Amino acid sequence: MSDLNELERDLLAKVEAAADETELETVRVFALGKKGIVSEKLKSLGAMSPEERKTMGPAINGLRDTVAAAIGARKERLEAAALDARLASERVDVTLPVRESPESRGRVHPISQVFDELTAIFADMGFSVAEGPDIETDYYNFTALNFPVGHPAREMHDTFFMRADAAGERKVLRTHTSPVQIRTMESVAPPIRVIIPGRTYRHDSDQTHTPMFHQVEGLVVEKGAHLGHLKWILQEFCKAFFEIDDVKMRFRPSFFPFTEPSMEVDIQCDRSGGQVRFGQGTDWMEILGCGMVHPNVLRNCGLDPDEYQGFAWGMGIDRIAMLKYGIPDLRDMFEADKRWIEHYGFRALEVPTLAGGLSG
Ligand code: 2U9
Repeated sequence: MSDLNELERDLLAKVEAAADETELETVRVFALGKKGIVSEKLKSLGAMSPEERKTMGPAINGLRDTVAAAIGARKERLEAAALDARLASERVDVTLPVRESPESRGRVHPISQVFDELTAIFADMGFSVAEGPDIETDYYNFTALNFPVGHPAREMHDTFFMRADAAGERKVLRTHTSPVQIRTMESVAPPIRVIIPGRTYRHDSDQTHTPMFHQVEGLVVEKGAHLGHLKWILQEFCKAFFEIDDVKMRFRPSFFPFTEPSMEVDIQCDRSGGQVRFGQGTDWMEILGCGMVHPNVLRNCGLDPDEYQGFAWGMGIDRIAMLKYGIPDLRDMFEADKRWIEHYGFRALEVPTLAGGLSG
């Protein structure tokens, strides 16, 4: 009997000494497992005389119950301690400032912002957006647009030529987005109302020119389209884009091979105080070119100029972005300087709409 008392003290001490649930499980297997020390003692009851079993039976069963209860109690305390430790280690200080998410830290480039603004303004007037390849054939970039072969206007564009292919054809990096209008007129029947924002390329680099730049051009082709429609569209565009109530515009005669008549357009501005303000003042600033689509260009696209009329315009996106957002140097647009984009960029989730505001 004193053996059992000693065993009980020993086992209870082991239970108390178990530092975690794994150690406690080892003690449980040692004492109460199939071949555990207490289980072996229970098995030994079978070989005892009935007299002996009478006293040893309750004693060994009592030992088993005491040890099992001690293990249960120790398990509860270890679980509670483990939970306390986990809660302490996973504590969150809710008063700390929230770290900005990638989508709130990122910025939209002013060129992309202006792309979105142009799309919103012209979509409101019933225009859709058309796209085409950056690498073009000589036909789409020049010939279809009424640039005669060998004409000096082709040189004026400072074209980047690709190496001649197997058939001897030299493709070009498009010098304007106008080839997309040709492709549109070839594939869509009038009435046509499209704008084409996109990348364009010319061999030119100084303070006001980069070899890659962005243009937006517009094209309307339908029966009876005339200069009055063109002037109204451009006026509405300028008011919406520069966010002004009214603007005076000046149309000066010009020359482009693809339009006849052709015009350059100035808008009223005020340059006093070293700043440019649109919609007021007595100064002028040139912002775009336009004209009626040349009859030869309509014919090249299979349209009869006696039946259909068209007008078109084009402007530099980089330039209108600089004017609207006060960006001083064109080349900074393409330097990928993080500080520049943090200053001039736009928040990603503030999408321009006419109803909600274009520039936030
Ligand atoms: C077709 C017919 C006519 C597009 C036009 C201009 C005038 C123009 C320049 C402005 C500044 C380009 O970025 S810039 O250097 N563009 O002045 N663009 S009319 O006329 C077209 C286009 C396609 C089939």
